Amino acid sequence: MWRELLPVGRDGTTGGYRRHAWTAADGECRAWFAEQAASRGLAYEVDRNGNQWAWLGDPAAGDAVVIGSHLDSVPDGGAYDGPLGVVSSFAALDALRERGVTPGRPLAVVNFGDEEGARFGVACVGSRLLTGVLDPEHARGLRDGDGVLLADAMERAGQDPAAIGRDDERLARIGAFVELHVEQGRYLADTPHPVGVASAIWPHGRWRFDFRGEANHAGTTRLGDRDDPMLAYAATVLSARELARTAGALATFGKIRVEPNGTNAIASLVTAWLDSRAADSATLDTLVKEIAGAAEGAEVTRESYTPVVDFDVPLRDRLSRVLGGVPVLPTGAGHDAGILSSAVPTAMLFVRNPTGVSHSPYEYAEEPDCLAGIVALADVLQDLL
Ligand code: HGY
Ligand code: MN
Ligand code: MN
Repeated sequence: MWRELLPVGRDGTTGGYRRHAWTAADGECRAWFAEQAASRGLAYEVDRNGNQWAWLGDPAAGDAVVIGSHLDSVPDGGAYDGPLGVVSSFAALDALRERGVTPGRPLAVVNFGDEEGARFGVACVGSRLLTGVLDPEHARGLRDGDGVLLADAMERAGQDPAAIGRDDERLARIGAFVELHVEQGRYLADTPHPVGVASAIWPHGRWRFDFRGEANHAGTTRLGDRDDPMLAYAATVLSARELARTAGALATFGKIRVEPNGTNAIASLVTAWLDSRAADSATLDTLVKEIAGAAEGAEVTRESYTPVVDFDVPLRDRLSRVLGGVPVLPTGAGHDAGILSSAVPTAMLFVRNPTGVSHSPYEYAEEPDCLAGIVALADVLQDLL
């Protein structure tokens, strides 16, 4: 499974993945998922919000155990963030069958659509629409960097954009969701444990900052005559870093768009996106207010926000007990499991990442740790089912 996915959407120069929602590369990943379902005799379906499901047992029976993750990536992402969870889910299902386990509840593997929000700016679109935390009208109106509407991109990929939105019928089928994911940090690397259980997800969000100025000639406009928005942007990046450090939180400007984007022209508009995260929402809200205050004259728009997630404690304790007392750790990364936790009991398993690097072509996990993750997921499933 891993070998089949490796070339899909991989950039020949950087070695990173560009599996953005509703692109050809994403379509290839989705076709792979459908094939995996078919080859195992699982009932395959795509829900109204573009999430893919592969069912063992009768979905209508309810109280299903759902496992899975996502297959899309950030720009130049790694091979593991997302796909490790989907591949491990199919592999854990195979392991259960090899063990001769007869599930007493339905089991589904899911691939949530557009988890990274790399193309349309909002993360976890598939799970947010499913749970109703993203307004369908707002989602349809999201545009990518080329101005393409999310609604049109979905339609071109064979998905009806008019049908998106909260899906109570589907949610009612789910008894528990467990997402396995590569760890995106170095907590487990300093322990003898290849697998850990998630305790919480930090609150986090994305804010757009528009710094406006006046375009002019780079060679003839005296410094004193310029209205250069790049200066306020640069000062804001430095302030954000210092304010985040003081708050014990995180603030990142990782994406920027400049108009007219000419080397010999003073910019007329700098649009920059802030990703900020903190252990609690009060710290995060204060930090973002301070950064916005430091961004002289900028117009600040919140594009998405995910409140703190405390994973279901009984489920988390059950997983940890089944796995023999593995580490329980929080994360600053967002996940579909975090979105689903507002509607159903959810839990996460993390697989050790020796360098902690993620959202980069250098992201990886050792094969024995990946295999330990599959065994852990199979053990958890056997217990839950
Ligand atoms: O950006 C995130 O936190 C995640 O990896 N989607
Ligand atoms: Mn990610
Ligand atoms: Mn992920």
